[in-house]
Amino acid sequence: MIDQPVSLEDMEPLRIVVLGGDGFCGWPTSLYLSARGNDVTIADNLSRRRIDEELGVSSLTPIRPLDERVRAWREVSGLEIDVAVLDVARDYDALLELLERFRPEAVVHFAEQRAAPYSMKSSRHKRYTVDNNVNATHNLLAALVEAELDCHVVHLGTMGVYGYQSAGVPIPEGYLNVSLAPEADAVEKEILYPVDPGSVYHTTKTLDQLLFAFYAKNDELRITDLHQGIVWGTETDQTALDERLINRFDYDGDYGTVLNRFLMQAAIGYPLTVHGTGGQTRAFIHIRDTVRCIELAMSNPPERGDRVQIYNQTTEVHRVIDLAEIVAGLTGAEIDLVDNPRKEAPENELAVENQRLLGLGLEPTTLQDDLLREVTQVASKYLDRVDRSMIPCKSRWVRHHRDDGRGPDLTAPVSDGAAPSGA
Ligand code: NAD
Ligand code: USQ
Repeated sequence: MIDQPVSLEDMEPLRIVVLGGDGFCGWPTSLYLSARGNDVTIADNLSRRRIDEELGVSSLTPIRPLDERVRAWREVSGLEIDVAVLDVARDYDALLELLERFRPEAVVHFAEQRAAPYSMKSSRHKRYTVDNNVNATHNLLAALVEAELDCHVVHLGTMGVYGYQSAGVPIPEGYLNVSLAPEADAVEKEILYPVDPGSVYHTTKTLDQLLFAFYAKNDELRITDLHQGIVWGTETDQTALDERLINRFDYDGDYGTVLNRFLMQAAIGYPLTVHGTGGQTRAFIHIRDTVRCIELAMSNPPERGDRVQIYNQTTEVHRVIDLAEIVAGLTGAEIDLVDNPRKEAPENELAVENQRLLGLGLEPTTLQDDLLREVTQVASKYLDRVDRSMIPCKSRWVRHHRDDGRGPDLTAPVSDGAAPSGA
């Protein structure tokens, strides 16, 4: 349990493995942790790059191969980041060998398939997402026990495990006290806050939670689960140092998240694609705050034997239609209310407790601080790389989705089922 938050300045440098360190959150986190004096090793199987190939799309920003990225970091900063190309979900022996050799004091775990629409494309994509995400998490936990490492696991979970309905009471940070049989001899119990995931991807994150709870109880692993909202923005202080360090910016219908999509759409004059009425309310955080939250969590680990430490990693809550109106107001973009390909509540209220990371010293980057800069300096710069045909969201939650009363939409594109190699 945290008594006194540890200030970052008091921290000894750590040996840290970043699983999924080539991805949108993992790359800027690896650079930030390296810049802060830690000894960082990235482990990644590059599956995210292969999924781009499968989908026929590229990041809006031109990302360099991973070996070139770390070479550029060495040139710019004088700091080394080691790389291990391995599949955490399938190469258990290689993962164990890395952990035994490097003996990290912390592992940051980003190595999962993270797009809800991708996870709903076909039965093969569903199975790939479950196999990859659940095995990656379980392999890590089993390997830490086998290697007898007392290492802090910091995992990136999601607010979406809860289903976005706060029913008038803010979603707490992980746990709920309940009273069983209240009319007789009431039994007080602390439980994980009830889950209600809305995609196969989000469901894998609820399964992760159970694995964490078991290994914290049985093997006294020290685990922090960061339930993150939708990340927006691209740049951090480190990725902005050199174009070869640039972070990825997904804008396509599967991987692009809502606010970054609106920023890119505004920059190319494409009407903002609001699903349904846009009454969906979601939690958000800027990428710069993501990297800082991970350091804050890492600096304040649980003790052995503690329950899993859970933080809601989010700074603002907005309705999708309000975001579209803000972006339209800044840029003059039009708004298009398109048919919603997802099965989700058309409108919801959401309030989220987020005091724990703020209490450790997080100073949020707000939409007001950075939105216009993202449109003008990042989205606008790479417009010639946009493939407009990749913008619509084509992945449907329900196969025979009737949207106009004319029957099943059999034209909805479904990939040939080729999940990335390793699936
Ligand atoms: P990403 O897809 O850009 O990065 C994930 C990285 O993990 C990729 O580089 C991929 O190659 C790697 N990877 C996947 N499976 C692997 C495996 N089996 N072995 C080794 N490497 C593997 O995703 P991201 O946006 O950086 O998200 C990172 C984490 O943060 C995810 O777990 C996601 O659920 C969580 N998260 C992301 C957001 C967001 O808005 N991006 C919001 C909340 C939570
Ligand atoms: N939406 C639109 N228009 C678009 C794209 C999305 O209206 O062009 C809507 C969606 O229907 C949904 C909302 O915006 O209601 C959010 O969609 P999203 O794609 O931005 O986010 P989501 O699918 O929830 O997933 C993203 C990340 C995932 C992470 C999650 C955090 O991809 O890894 O776990 O955000 S959270 O939403 O808090 O669960």
